[in-house]
Amino acid sequence: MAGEARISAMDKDYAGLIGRLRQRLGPGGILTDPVDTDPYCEDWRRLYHGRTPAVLRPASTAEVADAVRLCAATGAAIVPQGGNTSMVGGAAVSEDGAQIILSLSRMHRVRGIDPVDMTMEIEAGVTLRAAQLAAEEADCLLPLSISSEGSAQIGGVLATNAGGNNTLRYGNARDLVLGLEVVLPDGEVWNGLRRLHKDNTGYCLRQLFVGSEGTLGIITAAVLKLFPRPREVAVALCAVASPEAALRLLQSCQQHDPAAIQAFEYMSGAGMALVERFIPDAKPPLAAPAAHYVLLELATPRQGADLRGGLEELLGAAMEQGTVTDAVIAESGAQRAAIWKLREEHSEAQKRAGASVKNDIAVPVSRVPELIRRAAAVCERLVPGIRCVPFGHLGDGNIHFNLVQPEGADGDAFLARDHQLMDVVNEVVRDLDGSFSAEHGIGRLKPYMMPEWRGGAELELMRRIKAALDPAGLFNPGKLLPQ
Ligand code: 2HG
Ligand code: ZN
Repeated sequence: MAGEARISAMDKDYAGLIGRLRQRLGPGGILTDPVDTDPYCEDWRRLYHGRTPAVLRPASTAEVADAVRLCAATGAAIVPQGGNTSMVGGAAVSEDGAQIILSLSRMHRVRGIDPVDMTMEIEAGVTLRAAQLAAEEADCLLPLSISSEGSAQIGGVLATNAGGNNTLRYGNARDLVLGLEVVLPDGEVWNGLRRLHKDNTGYCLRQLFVGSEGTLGIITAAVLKLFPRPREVAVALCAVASPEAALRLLQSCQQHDPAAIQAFEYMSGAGMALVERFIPDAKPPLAAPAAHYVLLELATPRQGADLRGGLEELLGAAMEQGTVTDAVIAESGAQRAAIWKLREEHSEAQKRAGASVKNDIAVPVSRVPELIRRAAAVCERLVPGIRCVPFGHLGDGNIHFNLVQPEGADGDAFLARDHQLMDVVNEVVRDLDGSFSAEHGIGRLKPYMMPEWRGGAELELMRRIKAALDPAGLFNPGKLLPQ
């Protein structure tokens, strides 16, 4: 049955198109056997199971441009794909087998690093981790850091304007982009690979593509800003009695040494318990389980700053005031990594615990405790036994208000209520002047929310931009904008 459906999508035009694409990209540049293409058709969360007649794997910008031109001539839609780590189905193909995947993973060159300009020119298929390491080798810091950085690729990270752990200090992906190279829906290449900090020459086109989720163009390369590499880093895991106490700790850090705060992450006791249960060798190095945790990282490029001494003092005072109930400061790189692992494995632990509904929420930092309390109350009322596992980037107000199915319940039945659950959380978010999409994007999961949140002139303007750049609607259809 599946085989028949596959063949029906491969109509005459597609067969001809695939022949032309194979000729242009070479045998290593195109996959058509379902054994090879299936892994590209399932998203990380396993929410979407699409089909595709081909996965294109161009190795250069010219090959991307030619592949796009060939697809456009046949009216074939393209879904650009990087590490396929989207939490909202941003790189998912449709089930009808009519969309072609274009993977950037063979474009994985670091084209150059300039330690004087503090910039890096890099291709879209480089993983974020590889990019960070390349910067480090040049004694620089690429400060973007997200849990999926081992697989997520630069193109996807920029196309979704990823945020992550260091936003409070360095901003989101868009704040780190000086230049872009983009293949447009008609196959034309826009080379905007500039590395200027000041350049007021008309509309800022690069920012149009950052966060456009592959609906306006395919990012093939970028120039990113680099920063001085930290010489001292101090990481602490703290137990706190409440989200309000976590917020008070953030304020103390800001008064103590605002320039040194690199990350300020919140985790709930419930989320930490799932990490302990499902992730091997993951246990908080504190005397007892806590109801709430903060992971705090300070960093500075200054030598001899004694961050650790300052942090000990700060945490000592916070414990005296009762803001922090227990804390540990990492003694080594290995201990730092072990503490970060507790935070970074939250998504994986939740996946192993069963079906989950994710809410990627931003609110003003001051309102995070209220968000956590009110959203939990409405969800618990709707689904008794639901497991609320809020965690995330408290320092910038972005909380992943994730919901795991009740223990032992039917996962599909739980997922069938995803809109209902997201909608009640979003009512609270709206009341707190927040956003339903902080850093994961809209993807395929959330376009239905757009008219309510960005209705009127704003959505209309977005539609006009899409129509101007991609009149045939061939780039990442069904994502970001409601149909
Ligand atoms: C993180 O902060 C990611 O770890 C994933 O944004 C969050 O699983 C999630 O919802
Ligand atoms: Zn996050």
